Amino acid sequence: MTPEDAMALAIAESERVRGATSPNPPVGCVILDEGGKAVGFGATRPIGGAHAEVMALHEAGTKARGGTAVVTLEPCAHYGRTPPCTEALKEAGIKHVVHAVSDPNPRAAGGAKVLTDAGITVESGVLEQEVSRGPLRAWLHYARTGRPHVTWKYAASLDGRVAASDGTSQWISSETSRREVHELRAKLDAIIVGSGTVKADDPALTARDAGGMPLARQPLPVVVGMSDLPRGAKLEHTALHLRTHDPDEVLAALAERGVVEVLLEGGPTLAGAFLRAGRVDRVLAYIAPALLGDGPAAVLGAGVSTITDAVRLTVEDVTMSGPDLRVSAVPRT
Ligand code: AOF
Ligand code: ZN
Repeated sequence: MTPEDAMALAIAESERVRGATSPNPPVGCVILDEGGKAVGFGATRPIGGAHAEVMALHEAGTKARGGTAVVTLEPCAHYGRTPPCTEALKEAGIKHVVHAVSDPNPRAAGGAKVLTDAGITVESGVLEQEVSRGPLRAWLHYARTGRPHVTWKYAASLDGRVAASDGTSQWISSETSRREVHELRAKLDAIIVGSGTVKADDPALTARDAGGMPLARQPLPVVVGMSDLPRGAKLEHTALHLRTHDPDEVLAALAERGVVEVLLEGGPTLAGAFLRAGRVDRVLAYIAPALLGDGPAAVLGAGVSTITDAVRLTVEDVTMSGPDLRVSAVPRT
């Protein structure tokens, strides 16, 4: 198997633990034996548990000797909550290491050099874009900035409205799109809404599993805003209620709780505050083939008063989600 094929499998391993490892990164690892056959698979365990390399080496056993470790992140070289992966790789007799991205965490970095010094060949940058835009995107952002990564998600009509003029909004997007959002929620640490959304929609903000099985882990629901939550609201006892509208204060409070990746789910005023503060790292729009005319826009008060103020984005991906358009875009830097 080529290193690229093995890295694709390592990415798939990491996807299985996305949302379950924070504040650690969801890393995937595949061990190839001397002949290039995959003999061990692993992914990061929940915080304090084993790293991906250790999990994969455990499965490979003695077959790892003389083999290759293919990892989405540079193996760590530090004694943190667990011993260094570089030591485990050396002890197992691994001869080659292939990784996608270098570790930006100064405490853990330096693994590539430690391995090279031990006579192990190291290749980096294999499927780097797939990993840094995929499973490790949020954590890389968090490691570099200290702030959780924010995806602003909304559903709107083709004319950019999120409700009709009387305020009714259920359901603009299709059932396929709504199911997709539930799957996405399960991979994130927290979901933020404004207290106005709680009043209007009484959301539960849970991730429902497509197969009907209860999920082991639910994202933390976060309500932002001064006003009290209505009595009997689904989120009354489950949500973290932050009485500030300042995005940086919200994100600092969440980072303190080990939150790495958040989904901002609305409404328009809260989205405006995050956009104005430059704290939207990705926009995920579900655009339904409908026109709502006089309803409210997806965002209010984004600080754009003239065309040169526009928040310019780069589209990363456009797909269909049932009858809807799904657009993923990131602010231009
Ligand atoms: C790896 N493989 O699977 C992960 C790594 O506190 P610790 O000991 O768990 O170390 C956490 C740091 O290790 C984390 O910030 C990141 O730099 C790296 N994570 N490294 O070799 C893994 N999850
Ligand atoms: Zn490690």
